[in-house]
Amino acid sequence: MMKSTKFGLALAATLTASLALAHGGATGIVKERMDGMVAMQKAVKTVTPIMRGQVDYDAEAARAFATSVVAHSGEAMTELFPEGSGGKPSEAKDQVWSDWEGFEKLAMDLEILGQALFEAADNGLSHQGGSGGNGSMMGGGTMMSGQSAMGGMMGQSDMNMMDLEMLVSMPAGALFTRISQTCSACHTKYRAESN
Ligand code: HEC
Ligand SMILES: [Cu+2]
Repeated sequence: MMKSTKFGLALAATLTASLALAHGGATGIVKERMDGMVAMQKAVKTVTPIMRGQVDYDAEAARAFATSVVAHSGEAMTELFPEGSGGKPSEAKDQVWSDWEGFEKLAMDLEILGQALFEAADNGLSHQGGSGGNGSMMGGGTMMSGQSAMGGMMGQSDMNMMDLEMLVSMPAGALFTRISQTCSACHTKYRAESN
């Protein structure tokens, strides 16, 4: 209907305006990488209730999320961080370039985890919980124990942890957790605290 279309347009305009503000007037490649990050953040928000077991598990939605992560990570991410592109309005720390290897590693890890989640979407939220809504409590528990078993003794981004074959056997919920941790790990090290 006309009314809802108008409302939708107004809402879109408001969102665009607030995003432009949040980007601090960034243009070009800096805006491009911010847009990519924001796209991933939106995808995280969309899929979070599914990954927390608050709504029924949805493999299609998990794959859509994974696709967004893959599209904005790896080389697609690092190529948007050319040397000299720091400084206002960017929130990227100088460490991005002084520790390029570490930064690149996390971007690549994210891509691998996204690919793994795409493949593992049919594994369900947790192996025990299956894909039913009833498994949500169990799913949470399994995710936690899976986490400590997998990540327990390892450093924050261990090369051995990025074995794609091993990753695709993990429950989707555990991979989602790993993805979120990779976002945070990179932001902690390479992104200045916002606002
Ligand atoms: C390899 C490092 C790295 C990874 C991994 C990473 N980010 Fe970022 N992210 C950054 C950096 C650096 C910035 C600051 C960019 C700038 O301001 O130039 C940023 C900025 C952002 C922003 C703010 C964008 C804006 O409008 O200014 C959001 C939101 C964000 N990231 C979300 C995510 C999400 C969600 C993930 C995981 C799915 C993720 N990021 C993974 C490095 C990373
Ligand atoms: Cu921004």
